[in-house]
Amino acid sequence: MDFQKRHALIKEWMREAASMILASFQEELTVEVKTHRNDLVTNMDKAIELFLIKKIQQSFPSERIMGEEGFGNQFQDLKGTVWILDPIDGTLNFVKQKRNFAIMLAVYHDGIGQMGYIYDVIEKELYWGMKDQGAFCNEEKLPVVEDVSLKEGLVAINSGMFATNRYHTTEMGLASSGVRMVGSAGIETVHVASGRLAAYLSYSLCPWDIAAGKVIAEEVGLVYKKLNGEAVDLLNNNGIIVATPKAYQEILTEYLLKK
Ligand code: 2AM
Ligand code: CA
Repeated sequence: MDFQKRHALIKEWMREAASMILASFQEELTVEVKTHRNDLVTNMDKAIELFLIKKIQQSFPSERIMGEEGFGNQFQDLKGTVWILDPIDGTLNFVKQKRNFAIMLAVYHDGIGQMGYIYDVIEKELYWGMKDQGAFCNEEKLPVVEDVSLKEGLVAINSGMFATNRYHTTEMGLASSGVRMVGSAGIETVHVASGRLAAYLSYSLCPWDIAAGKVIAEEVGLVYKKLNGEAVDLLNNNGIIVATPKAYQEILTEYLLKK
């Protein structure tokens, strides 16, 4: 795989997509409800997905694309090179806050993450990682994370999961330094990768919420697993934990697997 050629193209596409999103703030958004009142899609989610798919197809016509809004291919397996994209991660934040959302794109080969990109559009921070080559924020290399314990670190948890105390998340939050919630799997994952959080947990994330963050997280020494400790499955929804190795072990055995 020609990583450098792909990297240059992806960076250009992400910046162009970000400009489209920023320009859209001057216009009225069209917002539709998907599965429930907090699961939204806007005209911009669709426009960005179509834009990225067109760019990928122009440069890599034989490669398959998995996209949240359904303009890509359908998948029964992850054989070959597969692009996984979420045009706007944190759509609810995009609509209500105009911040705390990200564009996410990943390249997998035979089910293994090769490249992951998460662009925090408002902060102008492009987080990216390449298999065995490290992770970066813009041009700056992210160090391997310090292996902090739960007690020593802040944790981010999906708000529904925390509010209903699923998987003993209340006790887990109390055992940590504190709980933080953003509402974008991508942004919360890059905060773990940058050492600002010890862990992020969410139930029911889709493959495109996971794909890019997993590459970046693993490049800085984080653990990225399902809530039962198994490997994530990018053909289905997963409850996930991304954490330092120490915090992961503690959270898994003392909270997630507790009856
Ligand atoms: P999205 O904005 O791309 O839908 C919010 O806690 C996080 O969970 C976001 O990253 C959001 O991604 C993701 N998520 C996954 N499935 C969701 C759903 N059905 N409703 C709302 N958010 C969802
Ligand atoms: Ca999305």
